[in-house]
Amino acid sequence: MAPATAPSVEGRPRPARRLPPAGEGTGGSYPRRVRKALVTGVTGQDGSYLAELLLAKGYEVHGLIRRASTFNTQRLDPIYRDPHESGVRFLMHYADLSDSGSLVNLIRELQPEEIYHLGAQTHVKVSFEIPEYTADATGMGTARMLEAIRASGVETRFYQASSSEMFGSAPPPQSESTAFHPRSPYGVAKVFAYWFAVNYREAHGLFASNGILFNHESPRRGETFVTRKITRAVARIAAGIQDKLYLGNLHSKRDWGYAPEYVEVMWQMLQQDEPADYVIATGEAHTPQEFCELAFDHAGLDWERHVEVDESYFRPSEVDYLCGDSSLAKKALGWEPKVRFPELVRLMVDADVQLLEDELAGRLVRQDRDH
Ligand code: NAP
Ligand code: F7E
Repeated sequence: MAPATAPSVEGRPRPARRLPPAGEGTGGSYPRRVRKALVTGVTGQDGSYLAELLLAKGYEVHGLIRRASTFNTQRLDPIYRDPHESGVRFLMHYADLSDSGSLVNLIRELQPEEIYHLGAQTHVKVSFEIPEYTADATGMGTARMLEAIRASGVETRFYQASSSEMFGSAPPPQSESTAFHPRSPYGVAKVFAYWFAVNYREAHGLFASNGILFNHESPRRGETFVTRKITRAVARIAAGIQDKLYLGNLHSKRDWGYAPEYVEVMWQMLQQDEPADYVIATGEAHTPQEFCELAFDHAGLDWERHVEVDESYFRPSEVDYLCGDSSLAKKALGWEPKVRFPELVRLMVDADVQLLEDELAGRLVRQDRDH
């Protein structure tokens, strides 16, 4: 990609810079050395699964983490190895999406072939309470990452974690050609970031792809998103240590997929000959109420006896109906979802029941992670 000082050609998009064809792991002509990837948001749900995937493919994986007053690396336990050991291929680095200098320094130092930009303030309801911070971390964070790539002059490929929240009130099915109408500060910030990535592709020839991912869940989903909030509550209610679950709008529709399958397609997007934008979805929509029905039923419980609506969880403006059309991803990448809604609900309930059992039995002692 062109360094920040290179002149641009007005009105004439530069062709995307080509990297050598990307082969699996260590085989093929590319790379001559182990491929390096930088993952922002590595401590999050997707970042942790993606780091595992990239390690399995032979990459050296570098995760950007931010300073927190408590350990925030639990999801990385399966892949963490003490950096003092030899042959460690997963390393974490302190930086922050609000700190441009830290991003430039990190990218310049690492020279990664691929950057997966997943870091963001991701909670839609919370984005109404902290709109300015959300715009900064989720929107400007992407602008800073892109400028850091330019400033460092590193040749790399860039994945932008775009979201179905950008479609907002646009009617389903939503595809790559659907016009955005975001309904939250988070959605607005993601639209800004989406266009930043497109612009750096068109203006500077960066290999930048947007994955427009619909909701995807897993046992590692943040505890305040509706699916995980439900499955954790089901486990606690089944164990007799909680009685009520308070939720907001039970009637919105979401297209819920399984996170490990969604990180696989992020990687696929960066292995293409040309950068492009893809919708990733199951094509099926369900409501939080349906999620409750299945989840409670799987644990032998009646959801209506335990769930109550608390309007404080309602959003000032809701996204009513998201259901994606991912036929382009199927055609161009051969990607299709495998885990469907009932299986997703069951596997999340089972995982939270097991987690609670482990917690109650005192089996979850963690090793400190100081890097
Ligand atoms: P997540 O679990 O909430 O993780 C967000 C990550 O961003 C965490 O690692 C968090 O670090 C990090 N982060 C937040 N603010 C930061 C900052 N200022 N500097 C550095 N890092 C920061 O999110 P996710 O579900 O894995 O989603 C990954 C990406 O995909 C996000 O960009 C999200 O908006 C997007 N997306 C998600 C979905 C979905 O359904 N999951 C759908 C579409 C798009 P801490 O651990 O320290 O908080
Ligand atoms: O809400 C309703 C809520 O917070 C889903 C993020 O990953 O996906 C996620 O955003 C629905 C909404 O996810 C509660 O009103 C009811 O209609 O689990 P959620 P989200 O807002 O769809 C998109 C694609 C992203 O990109 C985001 O980063 O469930 N709902 N009761 C509730 N939601 C929550 N959180 N809590 C409730 O008690």
